[in-house]
Amino acid sequence: MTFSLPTHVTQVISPEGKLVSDPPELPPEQLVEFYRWMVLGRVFSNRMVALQRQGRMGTFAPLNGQEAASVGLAAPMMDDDWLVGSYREAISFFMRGIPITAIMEQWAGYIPISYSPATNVMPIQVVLASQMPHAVGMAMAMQYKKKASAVVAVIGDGATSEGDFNESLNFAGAFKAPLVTVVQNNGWAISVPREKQTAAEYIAHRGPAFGMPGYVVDGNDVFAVFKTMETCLERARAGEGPSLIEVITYRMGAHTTADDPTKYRPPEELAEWEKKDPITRYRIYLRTLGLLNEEKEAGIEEEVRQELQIAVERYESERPAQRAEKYFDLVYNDTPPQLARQRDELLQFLNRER
Ligand SMILES: Cc1ncc(C[n+]2csc(CCOP(=O)(O)OP(=O)(O)O)c2C)c(N)n1
Ligand SMILES: [Mg+2]
Repeated sequence: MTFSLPTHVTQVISPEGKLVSDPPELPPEQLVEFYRWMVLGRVFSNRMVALQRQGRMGTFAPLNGQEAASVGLAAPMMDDDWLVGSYREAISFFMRGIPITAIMEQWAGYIPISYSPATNVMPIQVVLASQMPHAVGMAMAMQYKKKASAVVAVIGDGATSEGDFNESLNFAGAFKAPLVTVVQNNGWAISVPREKQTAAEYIAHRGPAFGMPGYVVDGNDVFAVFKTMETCLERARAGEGPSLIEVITYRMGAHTTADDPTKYRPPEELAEWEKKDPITRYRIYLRTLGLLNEEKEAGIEEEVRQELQIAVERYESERPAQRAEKYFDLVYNDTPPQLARQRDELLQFLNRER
């Protein structure tokens, strides 16, 4: 089957908060819920950066600017679907029931033991694109078991240059795996701009090349992401095969707390994207529907701050003692000799430090 190259960016809500195409049919409570998740994401991200600066958190990758993409990709997923993400989709993880404390623990260097299997979420993946072979394998397993479910894989623009991404999409296309791949194109891969990753106009052009539809979506528009995801999830569940969605968004903060974007990014670029802020445009839209006003917005923000405060207190008081050797214990059933040597060396070093 031949698919045509995507030529336009799907948008439902303009940056000014106006409808430019049909919105999804959702009850008012769910519309407000989306807003709440986005606000929670931003407050969470800012709090994590503050904790890191105070020496209370490990390195963290801020998600500011990408809230609509994370909400839009997770919202239409069903319980039996799986989410195989990267490291900037904390909101999607929360929406599937992963506690805030679990994400805090992982950024603090803990092995993510508190993920409940019932959430169908794989732990945050930092090794670029290595989640993709997992995702396509899981999707093929679902197909083999004749389950009408889908796997949603999320990856950054920079990571699409990895072999793993392209090999996985090739597999997915050839085997018609029920996989929906979302590329969070946030403009940058640390200091490397998107233009350096591919000479193609859109990353989603690779979809048709691998035998699947490709979509380009305004990633700062929660409705556009939601609607495109719905289409692709239905296609996957119906056994019609995979899809590739490129969501165009912007990383408003630093790559991580170890990065300083002022060294490589012109300030005008951020100013341009601030005008396209996903939360602002959605707030304006919900105000026009009469679902939000200043009082309601302040109430949501206060509620979210309290939720985060409770999570921070729990994370700081209930963290178990970390054993460095645990990382080695969990890699192999029988630790190979070279790894055992590295483990012993590390323990000797840590004992000397103490
Ligand atoms: C295989 C691999 N190579 C290099 C890195 C170091 N690294 C971490 S994040 C990153 C940039 C990724 O950019 P992108 O895929 O666009 O995701 P974003 O950080 O923008 O969300 C790099 C090079 C890594 N984690 N894994
Ligand atoms: Mg990127």
